[in-house]
Amino acid sequence: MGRRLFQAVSKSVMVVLVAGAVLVATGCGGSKHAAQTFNVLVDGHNTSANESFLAYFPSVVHVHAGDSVVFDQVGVGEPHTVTLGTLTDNVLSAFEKLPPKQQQNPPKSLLAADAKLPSLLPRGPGDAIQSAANPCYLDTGVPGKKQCAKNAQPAFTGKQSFYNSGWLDRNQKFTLQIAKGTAPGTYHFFCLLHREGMTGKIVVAPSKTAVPSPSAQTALGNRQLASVETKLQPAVLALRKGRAPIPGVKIPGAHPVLAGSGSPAVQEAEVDEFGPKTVHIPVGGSVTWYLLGVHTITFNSTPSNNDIRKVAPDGTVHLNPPALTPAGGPGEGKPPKPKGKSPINFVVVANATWNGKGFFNSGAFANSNPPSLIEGYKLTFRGAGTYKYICTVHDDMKGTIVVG
Ligand SMILES: [Cu+2]
Repeated sequence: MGRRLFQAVSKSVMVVLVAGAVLVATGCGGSKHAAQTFNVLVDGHNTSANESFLAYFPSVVHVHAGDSVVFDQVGVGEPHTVTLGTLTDNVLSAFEKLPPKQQQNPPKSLLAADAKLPSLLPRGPGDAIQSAANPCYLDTGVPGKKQCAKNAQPAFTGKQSFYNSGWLDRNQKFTLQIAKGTAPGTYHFFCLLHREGMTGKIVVAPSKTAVPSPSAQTALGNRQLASVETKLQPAVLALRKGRAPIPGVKIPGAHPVLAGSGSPAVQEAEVDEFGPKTVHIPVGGSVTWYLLGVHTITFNSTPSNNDIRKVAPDGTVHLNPPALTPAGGPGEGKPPKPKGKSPINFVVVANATWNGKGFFNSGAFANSNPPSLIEGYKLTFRGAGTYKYICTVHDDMKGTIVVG
């Protein structure tokens, strides 16, 4: 029934209509509240810095059975899912009970529970794991690696074993209808890429217990996001001057550029910018990018190769090999082992020369050893010109090399 109709009827009739609506909305549980919609940000968006947040805001959302939660992926391209179900609950309820030290080195039982949930992306080459990259709703059992049967999205009951949004595109929303019969309790969700590093909870309150309003919970999420942004800001300012986020650490080489940055004090977010954004070099000169986070350095991209996420004609979501694969030069290769006890080693792992023509891609650097080892990608420019480049993982991560 539309709001306009409510406004048109007399006050006494309206009371009756509203009471009727509440009964319809909450079933026969004797509940006093109408269904509400709550919003959770997946990742975050800082309007003054290009950043990714491996977090949900708010991290805990309080609801009643019958309510809806809209997950809104607002990040700049870091891949994420929203994945719930009893398999997720098993992992995360055990994980959160561990002391922080053991969370770094979890027991086998937890690793086994985690392994029942597919990863979004493969550890090496290959496509996105299809059961993770596409929506999947299983009442029971463990998902395989292949895409699940295409079922219409059911309401979330808390009892399904696997309830997965799939790889959410930027600005994509995933709406969770919480079934009216859902038992009060805590339901965990996490990202199938960032795993225990990106988690949240839906707390379904008993119908007699009030929950904060949707706007109050949204405001809490915004405050949580702003607090992380503030902690990351020194790293942003350093990066824009071409400086490492740790004071006193000097980046080697004649024309170093940081590809991404972060803060030792912030586990749940990273800066996705190139710094300095514009670099001037002579013809025959070189730039060395040091990569913090997973990034590419990609020149002359087109829509077919500028994004690592690709939707096939049948609607399934995949990795996009041209965006990830080295072109025109070598890629990351096997990362070297950190040497010695120096807290940070900057190591050039790939060298290439480019004439400035055609598509050129470093490929994705996964940089599995930071913070002790920061991989470098060195590119020598043979021709004069102004060359704009991007990262195919993160939208709006752009830079310019002026040669000559
Ligand atoms: Cu990037």
